[in-house]
Amino acid sequence: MSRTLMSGNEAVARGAWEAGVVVGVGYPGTPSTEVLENLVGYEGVNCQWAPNEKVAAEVAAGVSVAGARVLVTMKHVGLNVAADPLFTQAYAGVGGGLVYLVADDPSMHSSQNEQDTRNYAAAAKVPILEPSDSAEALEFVKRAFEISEHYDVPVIVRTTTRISHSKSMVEVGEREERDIPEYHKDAGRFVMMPANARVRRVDLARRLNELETCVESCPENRVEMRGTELGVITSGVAYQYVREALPDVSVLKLGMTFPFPEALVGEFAAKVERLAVVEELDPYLMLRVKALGIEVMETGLPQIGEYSPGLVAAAFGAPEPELREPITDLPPRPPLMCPGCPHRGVFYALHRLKAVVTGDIGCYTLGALPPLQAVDTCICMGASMGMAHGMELIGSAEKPVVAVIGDSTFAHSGLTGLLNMVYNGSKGTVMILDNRTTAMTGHQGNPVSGVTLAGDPAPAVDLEALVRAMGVSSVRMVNPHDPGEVYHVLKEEVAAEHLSVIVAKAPCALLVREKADPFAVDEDACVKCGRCINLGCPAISKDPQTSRAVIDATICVGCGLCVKVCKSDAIVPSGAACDIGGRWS
Ligand SMILES: Cc1ncc(C[n+]2csc(CCOP(=O)(O)OP(=O)(O)O)c2C)c(N)n1
Repeated sequence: MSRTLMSGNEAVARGAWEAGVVVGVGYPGTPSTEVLENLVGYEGVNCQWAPNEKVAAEVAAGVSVAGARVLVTMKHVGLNVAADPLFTQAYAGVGGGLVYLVADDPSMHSSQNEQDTRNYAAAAKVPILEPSDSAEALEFVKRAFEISEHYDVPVIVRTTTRISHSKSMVEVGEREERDIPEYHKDAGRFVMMPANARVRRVDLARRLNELETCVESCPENRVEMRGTELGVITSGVAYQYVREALPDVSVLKLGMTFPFPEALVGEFAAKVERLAVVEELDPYLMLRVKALGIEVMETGLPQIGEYSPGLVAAAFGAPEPELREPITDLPPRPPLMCPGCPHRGVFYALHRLKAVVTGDIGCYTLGALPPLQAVDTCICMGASMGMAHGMELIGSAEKPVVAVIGDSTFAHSGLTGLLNMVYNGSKGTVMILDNRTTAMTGHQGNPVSGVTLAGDPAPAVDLEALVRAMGVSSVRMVNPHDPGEVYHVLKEEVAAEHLSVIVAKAPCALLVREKADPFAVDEDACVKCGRCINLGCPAISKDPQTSRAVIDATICVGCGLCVKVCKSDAIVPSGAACDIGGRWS
């Protein structure tokens, strides 16, 4: 045993490895992504990105049925995609331990919504563990495998952004090497047709009954008695905030929150004069405590967004804990497409086309921001094509409708949306922005880019051939760094009476290891038209004195997009090769 500093994500990976996990599988999504990126570094674990969370959960189901321990990872919205296998796997049960690591994102630091995964655990009838720091992340993952195998059920470990990304001390141990038993067919358990499912549904109730006994005395649920005036029931990172803000109150710290430990809660409530619940997101614990007929004091704590020690202290009229003052004079850094981003030229063309753009999720969602403001919708991964088709059905949009989707998102959940357009005779236009990577979450490989999680080459799907095979007759390839070409192809395709797919292929600017010489503005030639500024490139700004464009040579990567949109040939090579710290070689 030795002690070391780890983030929650690193600790989850370590816990899985120590538990003898043989396979780790998932789909990237902040704040969960680094779990598999760390697990892949351990000996004896095969780690893979799947095209989406449902496939990942099904791969995990296969590993488990084959008798080995498996970890499947995703962010909270990923569980919407993987919910189908999870709900029925709960009936079927497991072979080797099956643990879902699901990372919630209160305050939506990098997500399109806030979801509380505890509701899923209750709905799917599977136990859920909520670690409060990295040490518990490691321990709870190991426990989750034991619980999974002992109670024959998948187990969810729920983290939140602060747990996933904060570092704290953990005790690391050795790996438990486990034999994989010989496979025996058990169709009664694993073929969930109605006759078998009815039997397993009843059996799941039995397993849950046993788990209900377990939660009352398991070490993950503990009472910390200090005084009797106030008691707080809490879980996850909220426990840390309570300890910091209210160091003298008694706490019922719940590590396993489904099934809900009714007797333990009743006993704790009986010991204190006033009882409060402190939990981020939904009133999951609160409703269950109230359902027991126990009075819970009003704190006024919100059910939206992240908490902090200060917020918890204020809710109880306690002094604000002393924290290091936040640095307030940092320059604002709004999210922007990078200099040289291949998506920029596409959105410049779409803006010019005045199209209604049904967008999707990825770096290209930033095309919604000023100055391009070229995206009309973004709901969830894969929605762009279904929404474009829906708008086409109503036919009220005076402008052309174009669906825009990234390569990773297309592989994740775009294929069925396109198939629907083919099947239902759409005459719409779809753009696939193939930047050869899953850029938004940090450059993970995917089936289009053809790189595995371990960094090995994999077959890269031929998008053009795939789309043609799906029945799309008009498939065009364009260079996204040439907005003129993109615009003209788009114009032709939106006017045509057929479904078309336009693939814009160029690598993410951060994958390009060569930086061309930066450009500069020829002051005499600049007519102050603002066309280059309207690209929204971080390297280009307007000189407040002269109103002319200026290019910051330390940021410009020499992609030349601004040269292409300038009508007065005022953007010229600066001749100043510059060193920006070795990112580009
Ligand atoms: C269901 C779901 N899973 C994962 C995510 C996290 N996520 C957001 S965008 C994205 C993929 C972006 O890749 P791509 O479509 O290739 O676009 P790029 O960022 O490369 O432009 C992922 C994994 C999510 N928002 N929703």
